[in-house]
Amino acid sequence: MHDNHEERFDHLRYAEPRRTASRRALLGATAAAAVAGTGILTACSGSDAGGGHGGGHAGSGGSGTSGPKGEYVDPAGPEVAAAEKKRGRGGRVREVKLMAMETGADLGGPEVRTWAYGDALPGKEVRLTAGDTLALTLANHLPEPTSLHWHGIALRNDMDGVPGLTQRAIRPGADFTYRFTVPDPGTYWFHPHSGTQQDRGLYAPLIVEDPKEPLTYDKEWVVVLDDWVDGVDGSTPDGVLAELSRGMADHDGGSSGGGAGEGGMDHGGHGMSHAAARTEPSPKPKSKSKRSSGPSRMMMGAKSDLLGGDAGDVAYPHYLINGRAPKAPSEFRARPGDRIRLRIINAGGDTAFRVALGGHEMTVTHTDGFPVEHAKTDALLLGMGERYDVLVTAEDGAFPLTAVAEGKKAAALACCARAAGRRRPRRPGPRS
Ligand SMILES: [Cu+2]
Repeated sequence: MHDNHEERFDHLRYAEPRRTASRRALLGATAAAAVAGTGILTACSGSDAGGGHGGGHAGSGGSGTSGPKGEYVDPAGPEVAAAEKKRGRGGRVREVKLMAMETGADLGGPEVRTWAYGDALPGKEVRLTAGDTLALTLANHLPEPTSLHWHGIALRNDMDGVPGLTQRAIRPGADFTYRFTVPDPGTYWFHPHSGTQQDRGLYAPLIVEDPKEPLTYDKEWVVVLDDWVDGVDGSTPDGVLAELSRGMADHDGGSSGGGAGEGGMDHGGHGMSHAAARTEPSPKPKSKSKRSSGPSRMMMGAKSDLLGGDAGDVAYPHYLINGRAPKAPSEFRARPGDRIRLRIINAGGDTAFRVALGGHEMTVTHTDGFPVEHAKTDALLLGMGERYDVLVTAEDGAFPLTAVAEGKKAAALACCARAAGRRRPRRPGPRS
């Protein structure tokens, strides 16, 4: 639910067909690609995005397609190769290996078992430059199928990571290489697109640097916000979704006294994760952790005028900045006078955050990856999935970076402390 993912449909635009391929035909093509699996990817990587690949897979998996061969855009076809080439601008290939796995996480006090990328929370950021090609191999060590969705990135459709739509899910024990060229600089992130996996620890920043960066700054802080329930007192995101679903069913079918005015719960088809509502149903619970149930996490009547009313449905026990709860917050350091670029990402599943750096004015430079007319503000509201880039000039001292869980009477916190030294140390020499 954390965003609408309108960009997915933008993705289809670049693949506008020679004729008017229907969306269905396109899906058929991507399904065919998924059937062919890594074969296509190998072909793509082996011959500069597959331009010379004439493979016969195009029609081979198309049980759902009725159009004759050549009516749709093939992931290994010339249109995609041309789009990728245009995006590439001679960039490098960045190879990354990533493992989705069960792991322990210290949230700064609470210790939980969860699913994450490697043993880091958030996952280690992936950083490249616009025009580069990312070649990221995800090994799935989870007990259920997964995939990677690249939030906000304009990319070839067959790499968009939506199981059942743009690829087959990556089975437990299998791996998959995502290979695509990134055209636009900015602050992005990635997460799975299956069930409620995104509401566990499976998220990480994706930073695309601008080869002609117009901003000047001394430091960069990547700030990832999250609402956390996984592994706390037996709770799992699946358990919470089940509770919400029961709650909604009760609400729908219950006594008339329960009416719409009771607050909080909306019926708009949004679940714990946009992934659950958007794509295939959550895989059937298998592992023990998915059956476990904790205390009630349902939040009724969370309100925020700023959000236009409903502030969410889940009372998360913890709110995190860079994987840490306020008891033992993560710490950023700056010298007085440092100009700092903050890249703020809301990776939460059901929480909008209102963010401020105590005693500092922020200058907004980008929203959702893209540059905007600069604007000064004391606080920023980020919906689920949103990103803001801001510039601040560090004052002397220690300051809280707070992210209020909007309408939920809780907050996440990080600390900004003074780094040793000054921004422009005077050269040793005679006093003046
Ligand atoms: Cu997303």
